[in-house]
Amino acid sequence: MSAFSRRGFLGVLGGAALAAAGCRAFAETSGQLLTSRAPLPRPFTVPLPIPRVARRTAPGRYEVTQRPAKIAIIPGLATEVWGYDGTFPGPTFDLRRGEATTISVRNELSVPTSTHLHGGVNPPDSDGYPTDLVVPAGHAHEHGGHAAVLHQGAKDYHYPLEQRAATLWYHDHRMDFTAPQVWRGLAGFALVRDAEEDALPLPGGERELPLMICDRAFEEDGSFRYPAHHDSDYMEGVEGDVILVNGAPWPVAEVSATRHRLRLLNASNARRYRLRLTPGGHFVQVGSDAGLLAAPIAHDEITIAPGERFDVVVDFSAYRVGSTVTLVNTLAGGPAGSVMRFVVARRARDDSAVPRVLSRPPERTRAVATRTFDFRRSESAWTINGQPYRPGVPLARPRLGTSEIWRLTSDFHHPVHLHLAHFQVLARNGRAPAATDGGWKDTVDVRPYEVVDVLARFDGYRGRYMMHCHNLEHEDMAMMADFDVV
Ligand SMILES: [Cu+2]
Repeated sequence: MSAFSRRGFLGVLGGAALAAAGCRAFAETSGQLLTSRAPLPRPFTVPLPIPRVARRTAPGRYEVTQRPAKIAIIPGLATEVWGYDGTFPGPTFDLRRGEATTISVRNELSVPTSTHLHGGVNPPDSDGYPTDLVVPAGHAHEHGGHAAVLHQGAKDYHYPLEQRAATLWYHDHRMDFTAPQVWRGLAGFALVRDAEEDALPLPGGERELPLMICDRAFEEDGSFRYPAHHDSDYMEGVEGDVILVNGAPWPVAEVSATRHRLRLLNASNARRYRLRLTPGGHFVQVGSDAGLLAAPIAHDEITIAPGERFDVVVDFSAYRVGSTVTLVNTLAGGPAGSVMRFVVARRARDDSAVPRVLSRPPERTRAVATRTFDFRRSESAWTINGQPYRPGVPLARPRLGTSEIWRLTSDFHHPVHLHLAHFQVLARNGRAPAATDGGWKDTVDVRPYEVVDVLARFDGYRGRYMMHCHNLEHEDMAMMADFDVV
């Protein structure tokens, strides 16, 4: 147990909770708990919402408006969200490989924004760089001394989509304010499909469920609760006590006794989850962050860190009709120990299957360089290689079309995310990676005092990109670095 996690649990939880949850969970605490002042809703009573699918406004073009809206999250209370089209999650963009797409983002909030398509292989000026800002029309905005690019009112983000089918997501990425702005609702799914995936008999249609998992805390009046900016008590990160799936607290979904494809996304600011099915069962993983695996992998449990995605199939025919299957989080005791519930409502015909061969992912290529990046706390910031974020000062200059080994070391839980580059996990502490590390990824769960080697491929575009910790409070407290693809 690290000094930080020990301090975290002493600060938050008493002995009774310790006894209830067991010691192991606390060793993996990755943020500070912020409790709700509103009464917590009863779990498994709100139906699982499925985010609306965005409609094109012209061939290859979407328009979305970031705006505040009052919505019902906790039954009986209204919550103001900052949402893409006023919804939380934002609309799902259902996209296809090779179909270049422009998403025009209009900002009708009171603050600047930058939208990052997480997992996207995009030109640098559409990547959602933290000082490449869309400012509300009519607001002049200078960003605290950092040279910023300002777009008045709206910006067109261009996505070539020359990439494999994958579960991507988009979210705000504004310098210093990503954590509070995502907490208020600025996040949604973007699914990329392709012919390779279409040819598979995986469950689809109503049996394909995107599940955005995140935690929030609520004030008595239903508004989101969040600490004051850069409150040092929450330097480790903010965890809420209400678990939301697609914006609903501990929802319930009726399913037929058939296979379902669950696209699991951890969109939390800081919370990690260890997901299991109760009363038992397994997840058959078919895809990772950046696309389909070569072959399926069965897991009894999946640890998912902020930013990560797991594309899994669960076969509900393994349960009796009328029974319930609960998705639980074994890293938390109390309310955050539950995520959502499935009710196996009826038998139904099932033509789906999980084939033994899923895809032909790109091969690894030999690394031309090895670099080390150390993720560590300083007095007042979270740093990479001893440096708090300096926009425009790259820590690495990989060459386009090459692969490099990036060795990630850490003092705490740091889910490390690379923009542009997809990678494979080669080793953890010099040993084989975890069963859940398979496939091409863009985010990796680096744990306290761990050394994680990844092989990253720098394909796509030259220009300025970044790596950062996807604990959003760490990110806002400077745990980011530029790299230039040359
Ligand atoms: Cu971190």
